Amino acid sequence: MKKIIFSGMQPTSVPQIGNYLGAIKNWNALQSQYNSLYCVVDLHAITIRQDPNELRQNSLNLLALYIAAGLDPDENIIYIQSHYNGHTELSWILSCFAYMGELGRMTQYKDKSSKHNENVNAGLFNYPVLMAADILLFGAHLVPVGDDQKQHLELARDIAIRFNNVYGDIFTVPEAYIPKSGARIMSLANPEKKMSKSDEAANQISLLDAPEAVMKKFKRAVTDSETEIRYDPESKPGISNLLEIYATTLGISIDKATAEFAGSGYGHLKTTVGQAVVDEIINPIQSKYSDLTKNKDYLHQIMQKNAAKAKELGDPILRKVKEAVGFIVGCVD
Ligand code: AQP
Repeated sequence: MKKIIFSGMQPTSVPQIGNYLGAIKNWNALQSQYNSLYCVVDLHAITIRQDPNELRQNSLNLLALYIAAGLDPDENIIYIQSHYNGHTELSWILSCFAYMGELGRMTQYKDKSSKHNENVNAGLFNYPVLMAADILLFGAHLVPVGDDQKQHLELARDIAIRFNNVYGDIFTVPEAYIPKSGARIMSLANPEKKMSKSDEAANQISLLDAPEAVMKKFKRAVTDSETEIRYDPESKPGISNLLEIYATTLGISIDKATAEFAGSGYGHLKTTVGQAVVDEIINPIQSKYSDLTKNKDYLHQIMQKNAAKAKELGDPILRKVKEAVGFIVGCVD
């Protein structure tokens, strides 16, 4: 039996290269060794107010983008989170095993509630519980994520262990898979800040940006007043970010990437990194993406088939959880 992977992405906008390098690239690399579920997490997305039509469109587009980026929809369970109600059911149960104090300490909750202080809703606070439910529902062994999700994953492990200590071995305790490079791609305009898909267009490289726009953004990337190309995220965040993007895009070490640019100027570094991103990420994804989005029937078939597969895998675990906590199961379903 292959081990299980669960991971997901919010359809809050079009993914950026950080989402790709920190998550999707690793999903691609791991897909043949694991039984994998890759989810479009629309339930998570509504913790920030979304336009309903845009959310629907972004969810379908993200599904198409997963496939365009290399995930095989026949080998992996690629589906929409709200299509399987096991996520919300388990989330409620797990919220009774999560503490206010630990949820209040989550960095993403603090960041997002200060960024959206007009709408600090309970969903934003409970976000990590839903994420724990996503993972534990399928007995996932491995969760490939970028660095910003590490804290949430640790909480999912704590909840699983806490639940198991009371009711026996119900949940698999998941491990995080955080890549050695590319786990935290920074904004090109402000390399002290993480690149985010819901940030301003100028601060991120969207996977659907035109190649010319990508090159322009790289040429404008903020660097520093020195001339030496050296990897040192503390004192040279802009240059280090460009080296990290280059190394992760080509699958080479940071040392090798740095050596390639020995004696070069910042201009050459920016255009070479931009070109690598266009050749290795932007062009291959975009060449498949536009055909996929035109084929709505195909995408609908995938949504249907894969939501059923997710249910098949999740329902037995959900049933065990319900029995464990003392619900009457089996007489009405
Ligand atoms: N800058 C990043 N570098 C590396 N990995 C990243 N991830 C996100 N940003 C970077 C990883 O992408 C996966 C999906 O992220 P998400 O959609 O669940 O939400 P997020 O982490 O909040 O990503 P964004 O781009 O910042 O989205 P918004 O703007 O909607 O909040 C995760 O594995 C994440 O670690």
